[in-house]
Amino acid sequence: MGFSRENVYLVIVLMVMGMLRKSVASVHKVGGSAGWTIMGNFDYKKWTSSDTFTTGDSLLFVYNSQFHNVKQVSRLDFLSCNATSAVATYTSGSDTVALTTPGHYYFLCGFPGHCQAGQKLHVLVAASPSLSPDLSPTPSPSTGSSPSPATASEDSAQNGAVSMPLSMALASAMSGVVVLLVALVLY
Ligand SMILES: [Cu+2]
Repeated sequence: MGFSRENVYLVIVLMVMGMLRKSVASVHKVGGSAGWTIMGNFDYKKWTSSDTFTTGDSLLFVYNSQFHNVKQVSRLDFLSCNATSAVATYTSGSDTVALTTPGHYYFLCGFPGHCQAGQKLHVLVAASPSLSPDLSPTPSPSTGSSPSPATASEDSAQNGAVSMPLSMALASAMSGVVVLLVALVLY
């Protein structure tokens, strides 16, 4: 007698919302309205801690490319603010970095003194439960020491492949909705 129909409804709505939320990839604008900057001693650690990052999400760095850039670096280079052996470099001023694999991502600004002034970002990316775990990691644009013409086509091919598991995740969420609706009718 403890369960009213309204309660069951509420639980189902919350469950469906939870499933849909997880299957939608989000774009995180780094620094929010402040962007990627050294102005105002922006606390990127604080910004990161107020958000969650899962595979399939992406980071958007927005900045004035005359004064800043984005370099993805190793943990040690992040700690020592060493920008000379970056894994990937972005300079457009509006750069999207896809978070394709779970784990730690480290970024800093390569302009002298900027990392030391706090323009550095560490993001821990969790595996998305609704994305298939064997989704092959997409290399970032500047990865690889010898860029070849083949890299570009390879990238675009893999970007196309990313949308497949995402739509599959949506489909599985939708089938979950159907199952729940059937359960509701039976109840
Ligand atoms: Cu900078």
